Amino acid sequence: MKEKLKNLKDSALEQINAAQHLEALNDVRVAFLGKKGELTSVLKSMKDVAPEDRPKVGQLVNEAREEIERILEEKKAAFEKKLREEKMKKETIDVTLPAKKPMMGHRHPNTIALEEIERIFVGMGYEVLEGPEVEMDYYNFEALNIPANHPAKDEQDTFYINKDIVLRTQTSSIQVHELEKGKVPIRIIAPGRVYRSDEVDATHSPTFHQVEGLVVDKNVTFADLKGTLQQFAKEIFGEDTKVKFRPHHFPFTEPSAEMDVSCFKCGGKGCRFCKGEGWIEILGCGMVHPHVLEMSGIDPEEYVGFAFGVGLERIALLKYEIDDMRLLYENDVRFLKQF
Ligand code: 2NL
Repeated sequence: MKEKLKNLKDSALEQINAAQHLEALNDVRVAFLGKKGELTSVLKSMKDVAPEDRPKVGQLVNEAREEIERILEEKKAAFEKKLREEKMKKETIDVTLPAKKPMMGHRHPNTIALEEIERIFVGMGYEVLEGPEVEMDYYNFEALNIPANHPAKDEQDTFYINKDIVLRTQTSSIQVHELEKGKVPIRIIAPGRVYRSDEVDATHSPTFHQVEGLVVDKNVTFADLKGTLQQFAKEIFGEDTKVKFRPHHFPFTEPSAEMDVSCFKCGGKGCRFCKGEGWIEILGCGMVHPHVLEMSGIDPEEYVGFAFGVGLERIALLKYEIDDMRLLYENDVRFLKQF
C-alpha cells in the first residue's frame, strides 16, 4: 500500500513537472484528486485495509494528498507569475516616445483681415464699436436717408423680422446710434456681420461682414477722406499701392465715391488678377449727407463728416488670393490652415 502510494505520488509530481500550462495542471489535479481521481480511489479502497492499519494508511494518503496539492499550488503560482510578467512586458509604454500634439486652432482669414483693419484704424486714433445684428428699420434705413419705398429696402434683399425690425444690411446702424449720442468729434469703425437676401455663389452670400468707418468733426474735408483711405490702402496692400476715386451714389453720403486700388499683383499694368484693368474696386465712401447728421441731431452747419464701408470678405479674398467666397464659410480645416 505504501509502495502504491509512493508510485502514485511520484507519477503525480512527474505529470505536474511536465505540465506546460494552467489547463494541463488542472487536468493533473482532476486525475489524482478529483472525485474519480486515483488518490480518491485509494481512499475508497480503505475498506480492504486491515482495521488496525487504517489510521496509518489514512495518514499516508493525507500526506500524499497534501504534498500533491502543495506542489500543484506552487506550479500554479509560478505559471501565473510568468503570465503576468509576459503581459506586463507586452503592455509596457515607452514614455520617451514623442507625444501626440494637440490640434491647434488658428484665426479665420476673415478674422486675420479684420484684426489688421482694426490695427490700422486704431493706429489713426479710431475706436472700434459693435452693435446688434437685429435692428429697427429706422436705424438700418430711415436714419441713413433711405426712406420707405426706396429700392435699397426691397423685400428681395432684406430679411424682415416684421414691418419695423430687420436683420441689418449694413453696419451703419451702429454709427447712427453713435451719432444720436451727440458726442462729437466721432472717429469710429464699426465691424460686423450683415444680412442680405442674396443667392450663394462665388462672390455672394446671404451673410457677410462689413467694416464701416465714420468721422464727424469741424472742418473735415474730402481731402481728409482721401488721405485716410489712401493710408489704409498702403498699409493693407503695400506701400506702392495707388488709389483712385470714382464718383458714385449712396443715399447717405454726398458727394459719394468708390475707391479702387492699383492691382498689387501687377502694379497696375493689368493681369488675370485684376481682369486686365490694373485697378481693383475696394470700397465705397463719401461725405456724410447733411440730412443724415440732421436726423440724428447734429448740426450740419457746424459739423461735417466722412464715412466709408468695406466688405471684409472682399479684403480677405483679395489679400489671400482666394477665388471663391464659399470657402470662407465651409470651415474645411484643410483650407483654413493655409493662412
Ligand atoms: C458701400 C459702402 C458706405 C457709408 C457706407 C455711412 C454711415 C453713416 C453715414 C454715412 Cl452713419 N455713411 N456709411 C458711407 C459710404 C459708403 O458703404 O459699398 N455700401 C453699400
